[in-house]
Amino acid sequence: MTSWHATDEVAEALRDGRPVVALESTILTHGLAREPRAMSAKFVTAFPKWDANRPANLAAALGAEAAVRASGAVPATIAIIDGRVCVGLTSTQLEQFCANDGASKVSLRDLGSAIAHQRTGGTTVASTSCIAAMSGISLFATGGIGGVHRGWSKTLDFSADLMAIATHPVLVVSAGAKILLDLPATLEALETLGIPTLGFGSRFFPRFTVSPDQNLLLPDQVQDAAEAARVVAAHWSVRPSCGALLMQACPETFALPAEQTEHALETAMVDAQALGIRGAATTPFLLARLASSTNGQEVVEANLALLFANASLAAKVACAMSD
Ligand code: PSU
Ligand code: MN
Repeated sequence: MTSWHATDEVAEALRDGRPVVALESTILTHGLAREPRAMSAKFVTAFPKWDANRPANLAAALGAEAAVRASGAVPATIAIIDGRVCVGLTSTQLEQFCANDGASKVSLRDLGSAIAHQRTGGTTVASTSCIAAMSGISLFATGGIGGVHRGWSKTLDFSADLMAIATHPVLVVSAGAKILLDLPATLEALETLGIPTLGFGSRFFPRFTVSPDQNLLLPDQVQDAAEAARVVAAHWSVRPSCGALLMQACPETFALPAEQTEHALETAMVDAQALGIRGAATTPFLLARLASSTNGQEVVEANLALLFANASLAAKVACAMSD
């Protein structure tokens, strides 16, 4: 029997029909450092509660949860701990999870193995969407979703995130798709899969830490959380098992220009090929390279700023949906 565990706070909120927002955990196991990280004055001014004494991944998890709460919803960080599906983590669990350097990346295909073998792992957008949907949580905030990788016509590498969103009734709030992907192909795949993709206050396709591409247009946009809730409710009235996407650009003061990032990505992709990095290891490898490039500090700060903004927006939509 698979063991599921929701914290009391999450279980009670779900039982009472109060707004809940799921958060993923691969960003904690395979994205951010397990050491404390000093932030720029600009970042500290924007996020005065950032705890520079804690490991960066833990501070990020706490920051995302705080952003959800500040906007009126209950956060549910999702992870697999010793084979247990955890929906919401206590502060002790979160601390131990963020310190665990043996945690694996658990995407859809890995869920059953991780549970049966009692592993600990961070859930991707794909597996978090699945667990959120099974738990009755319909809002989920992340940084950037996975999508169609560059060179996909040879590798066939497109993220399980796409199929998972297409087959689970969850609204995923992100800053678009990760910049390392083939973004026009990702947009095509979203259309093929029938996933509604709404821009928040803009139709330009957001590019994660990089400012949006003004040549890539999303099919529709909404102006506020209430409108997003209405569109998604209408979508679920006709397609009750298909997820949807709400995308907002990285907060302007933290967004990076594309050129610099593209340059860092090109070298990173050459290195990935030389080192034989493939499959599930690709995204963590390329993102780690960006985070340690010359403007790595800005990359990390943009990543966090957009994560907190998405957590807050998801909470607002969750509140609008439960009204
Ligand atoms: N953030 C990171 N590193 C990651 C991811 C996010 O800093 O690896 C994860 C997300 O959870 C996303 C996944 O769902 O990468 C996509 O990976 P893939 O392309 O292998 O499906
Ligand atoms: Mn892949």
